[in-house]
Amino acid sequence: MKKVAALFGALLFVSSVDAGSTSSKETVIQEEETFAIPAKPEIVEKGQIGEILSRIEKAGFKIKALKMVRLTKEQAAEFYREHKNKPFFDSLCTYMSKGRVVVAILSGPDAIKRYRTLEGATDPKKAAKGTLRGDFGTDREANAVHGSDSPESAKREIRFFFSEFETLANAGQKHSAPQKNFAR
Ligand code: IDP
Ligand code: MG
Repeated sequence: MKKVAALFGALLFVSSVDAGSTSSKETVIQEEETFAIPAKPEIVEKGQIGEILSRIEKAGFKIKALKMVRLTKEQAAEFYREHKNKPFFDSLCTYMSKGRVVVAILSGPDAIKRYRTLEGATDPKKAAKGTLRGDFGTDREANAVHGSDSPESAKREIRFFFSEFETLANAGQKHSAPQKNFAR
């Protein structure tokens, strides 16, 4: 009986090592930050900011920073500079500067890819139901939301909109204070 118990114990040990190594493989998924525009101008206008933020939180993202801004057309052009040779560029910049937008930093495991999935396809008509663009988008241009497409874009886009103070990088420090150019 002792032998059986010892064998059983050994098996448990092996399986717990296995389980441990499997779960350590699973936890390789990186905690990361992404930049999002959870409300493009038409969403702010329609009063759907809260509904979209709620979907984002329910999907497991943490909102690390959040604010509302109004872009100039030039700022919109700089933000979307990768598209400057596209036929829709001028119209896109006019649209993105026609009203206020909500910008945010989101975090979570694999946040960049997972938020793009939550967004859905660029064209709301092709986006699946249950995605943000599928449920809130109007057309290919007014498609409700934006999300960074790579770690490099996320870094650039976060820096484009948020100062170091606003990213709360200094949260918890005893003497944290707004940086001098906070009101920019
Ligand atoms: P994405 O936002 O899904 O990454 P991009 O191709 O990077 O799509 O385009 C940036 C934004 O430009 C889109 O979110 C949308 O607002 C707008 N856009 C993209 N394609 C078109 C188009 O064919 N016509 C008009 N606007 C477009
Ligand atoms: Mg894009």
